[in-house]
Amino acid sequence: MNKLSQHWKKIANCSALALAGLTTSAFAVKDLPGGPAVNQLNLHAPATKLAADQASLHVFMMIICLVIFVVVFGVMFYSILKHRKSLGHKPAHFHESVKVEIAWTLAPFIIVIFMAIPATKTVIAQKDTSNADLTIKATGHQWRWGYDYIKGEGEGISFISSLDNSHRILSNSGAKGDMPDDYLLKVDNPLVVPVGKKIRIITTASDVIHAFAVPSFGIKQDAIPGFVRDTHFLAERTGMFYGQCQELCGKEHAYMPINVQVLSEADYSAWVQKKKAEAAPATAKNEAAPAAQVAQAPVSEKK
Ligand SMILES: [Cu+2]
Repeated sequence: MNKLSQHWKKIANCSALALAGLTTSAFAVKDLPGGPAVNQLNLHAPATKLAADQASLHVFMMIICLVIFVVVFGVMFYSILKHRKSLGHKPAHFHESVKVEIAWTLAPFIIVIFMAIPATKTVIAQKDTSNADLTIKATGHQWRWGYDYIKGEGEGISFISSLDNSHRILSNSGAKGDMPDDYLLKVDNPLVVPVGKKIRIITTASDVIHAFAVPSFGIKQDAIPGFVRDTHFLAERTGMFYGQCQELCGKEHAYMPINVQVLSEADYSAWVQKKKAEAAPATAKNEAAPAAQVAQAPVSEKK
């Protein structure tokens, strides 16, 4: 008896330690606004009307599923218990009840229509990329994103966005110790866009299929080599928002995050001016001395 209680004590201690380990590791990282939260079970907090619509559709569908679940299983278990043989219940002998058949055909049909109307509205809104204020091409490369501003304020800006190198070093060393909240989501050059403007993102890829996705904006679009697809968003608040490539694209798939910085209109204009000023002297220099450009070309990534 004593041995047994000691044994249980040991098990209890071990579980307490494991639980403590879990909770401390969970609390070491905090929620990331615009990105994932600790112990998050639901969708990301929406930053666009589309994402908010998707979230309410999700809740709406779940409620319908729950009601159907409760009604169907309620009727089933009630019938099994109330009409069991041990109570002396005699089975009914009837076939082909037209009324019942019409009811069980019509009921799901009405439910499906009831679900399809709001869902179709949202799907159509997701696909409507017309009248964008700003068009940006996002090109998936193994394993980074290239952004080209092709229409609207900032036209001509183009840069590559890669995972922040310090995060790669953290990952290589086993991701131990205090981890940043934006672990593996921080990039060197975020995609910068203005708030309250319709941004059209054209996706394509240079090598394999990638996917451009930002959960807070409710967008996810495959980037396919040789093809052009598009999606759009209109951010309703400023801040940093995070996504990841969502199509398995090779060994570094986990290391090509998408980081979107939404700025106020004035800050965005200032950013555009800064980018243009940075590009101007560089272009002038390159035109003057093409050889220098070759010498300054970045060293290609080690394989
Ligand atoms: Cu990818």
